[in-house]
Amino acid sequence: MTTTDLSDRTVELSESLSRRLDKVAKAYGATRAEAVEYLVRWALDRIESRPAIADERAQRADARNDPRLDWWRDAKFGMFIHWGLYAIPAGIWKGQEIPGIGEWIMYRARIPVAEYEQLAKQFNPVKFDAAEWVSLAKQAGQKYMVITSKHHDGFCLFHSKVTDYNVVDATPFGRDILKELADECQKQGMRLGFYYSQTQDWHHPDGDGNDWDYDPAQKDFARYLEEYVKPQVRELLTNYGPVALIWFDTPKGITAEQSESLVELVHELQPDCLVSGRVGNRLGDYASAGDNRIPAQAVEMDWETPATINDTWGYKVNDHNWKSTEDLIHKLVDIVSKGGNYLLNVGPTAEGVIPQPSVERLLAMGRWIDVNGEAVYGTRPGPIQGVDWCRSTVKPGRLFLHVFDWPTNGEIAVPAGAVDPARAYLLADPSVTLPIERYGDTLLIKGPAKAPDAIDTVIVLAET
Ligand code: H79
Repeated sequence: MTTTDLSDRTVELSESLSRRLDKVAKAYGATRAEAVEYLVRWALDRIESRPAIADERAQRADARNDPRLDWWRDAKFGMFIHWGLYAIPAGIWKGQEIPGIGEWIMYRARIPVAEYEQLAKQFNPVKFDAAEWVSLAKQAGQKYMVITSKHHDGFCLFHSKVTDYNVVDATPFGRDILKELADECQKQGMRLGFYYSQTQDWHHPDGDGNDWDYDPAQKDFARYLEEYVKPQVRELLTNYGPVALIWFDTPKGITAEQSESLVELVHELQPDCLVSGRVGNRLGDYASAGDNRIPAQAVEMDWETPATINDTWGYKVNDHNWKSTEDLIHKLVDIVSKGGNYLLNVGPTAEGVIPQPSVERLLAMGRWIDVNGEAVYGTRPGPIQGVDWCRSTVKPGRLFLHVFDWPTNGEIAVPAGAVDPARAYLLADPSVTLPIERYGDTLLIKGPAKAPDAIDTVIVLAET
């Protein structure tokens, strides 16, 4: 019998959790430590086996062929922006590094509303330039942008009549950020959507999540939804021109009737506005994968992965865990090859600057897309699936083979039984035809010995 130290720190349990743990341990004739180990294994098994797309966040069945989604189906790549008061502490509260994602700092440090609110008086992002952000998204090849209108901390990046806790009324900055972005998106021909946290609100007494200022037993979520969420959604869909989508998040505990009433409100105000799968209860216009989750296989739904470039969504000064450009391009192509969209996040600083490592990676992705966009936008999942070194996408008459790992001799052997192309060529250089040979179910494409693109070389297999 070996003993395993289960934890790298002491975990404090509340009285009630401790009592429940004792009861379970006793029922199994186990020690507390044994019970904890058992529970941790049980929980991890469950967490690890969760599907990338939770059922409650799946696509509403009748939206699968809805033409309102046509632009979104073809767009593939969007920019997510998490911006709010949390950019000011940037992961550090009273000199303490607060673990986890930056926009959760209020929750993780249990910061009282009265204290957190004071951050608004410091919010003055003088370097904010909507034109720059939209133009960055364009250069990156992103076809839509989604910005946090109100995250779980409750602070609103738009001028709301429902609360003073908004960028115009509560900050020295005093400018309506959503308005400036909306106008700029109109100007540059970019679609804009709004993230809106419809259940969690740590600032509002009736919102979900804050149990350090407010007694959960006193909360009236239905009242919050009717008197706060819906009037704000109405503002968002009335005052900012055409809104591409509302990105609801964390459907925790919301009833089907409540989700339905939000969907109806959105569609009543702007019929073409899409609703994310995180409205809950399988009622969204498109499915939402978990944060940073990518399904293992192609999915028969319209779906999206929201994802980070480093680890945090909201800016954190000490998060330097940047994914490589190669990783990001591979993730984009992997997602697209499985029928999804990639909503890639940036977390601007309190000054209004998108961190340089994000900018560099987005621009590098844009350079790859400038050459290979044909094999991304407007495509559907290709027939070659489940091969680790390549991905495939299709358009009528053309199959795009994305080669991640180029073979040393340049001879690409693809399991492509059903594919019978007339011609193969590099998307980056259509003038050169690559010889094709067939051996049973295997297509052998003879490319150059050296990978033309170190990250992803796209070979076009054309029917004619
Ligand atoms: O907006 C981003 C996240 O803030 C939001 N969704 C993306 C798009 C999100 N909301 N909830 N979650 C993500 C799940 C968060 C769970 C955790 Fe925690 C927060 C894990 C660590 C911090 C709460 C506190 C659970 C464990 C500790």
